[in-house]
Amino acid sequence: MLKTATLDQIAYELYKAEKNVYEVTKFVDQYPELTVETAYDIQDKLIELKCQHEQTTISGRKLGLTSKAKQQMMGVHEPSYGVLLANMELNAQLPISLKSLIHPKIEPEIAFVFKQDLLGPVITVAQVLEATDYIVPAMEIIDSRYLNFNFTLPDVIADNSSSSRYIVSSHKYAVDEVDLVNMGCIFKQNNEIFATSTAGSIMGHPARAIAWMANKLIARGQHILAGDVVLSGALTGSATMHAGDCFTVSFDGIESLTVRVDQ
Ligand code: 0L1
Ligand code: MG
Repeated sequence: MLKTATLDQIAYELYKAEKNVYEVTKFVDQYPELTVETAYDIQDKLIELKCQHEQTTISGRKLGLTSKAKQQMMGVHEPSYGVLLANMELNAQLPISLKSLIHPKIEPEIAFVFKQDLLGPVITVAQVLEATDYIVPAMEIIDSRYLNFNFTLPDVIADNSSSSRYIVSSHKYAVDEVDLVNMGCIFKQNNEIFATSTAGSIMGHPARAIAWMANKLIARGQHILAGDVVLSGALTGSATMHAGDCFTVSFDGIESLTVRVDQ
């Protein structure tokens, strides 16, 4: 078992890598005994460090690695989750600066905003939908702190599931206004189709991914709170971001969301 001091050290290394914009090598190479549970302990420590040093607060949660394709690509067998902080949210109207990011990628998401706490022990899809205030089109900027996005499941969990920034649309929809299984999604980079998908690509239903996370959180004494924003997982692969790029996500029958990268 890894010592508490080692977990603190890993959290601090990840914190410094993000703050000073450099890559680190994955920690499993150095600590093969790093487990998924221990990695969530490191993630908690990293979030504490960020809240303390950046004077920010938790604004919600995120799911990662929710599609079978991405799990196979990364050689993992389950999703991961992470924490969203208030200072990660960007305004869709303003160009995105890449200055403080290492090797950012962007992906389309559906964000759920909660009106009730979601407390287990066995959360169902129906309970997630009941507790949801509204959903909004969203995008997530992921930015692994690991060299070349090369990591194992415990590594990526410790690194807060590669979270970096997020953008949510100002257009809100009730869960019964949209088909959260069949709703199509087109993700464009500079007006060219980068990928297409459906809402159901997220574990059959994005609320299933959130139910999975809610049940994991309760086992760690945590839960989704009323007011939380939850990114339910990428609908497609992520696109590498370059200066001057423009990204749009369009969902069937609802408003699209466009973001621009600074020159
Ligand atoms: O939000 C995500 O799906 C990212 C999770 C971590 C995997 C990655 O960095 O590609
Ligand atoms: Mg994501």
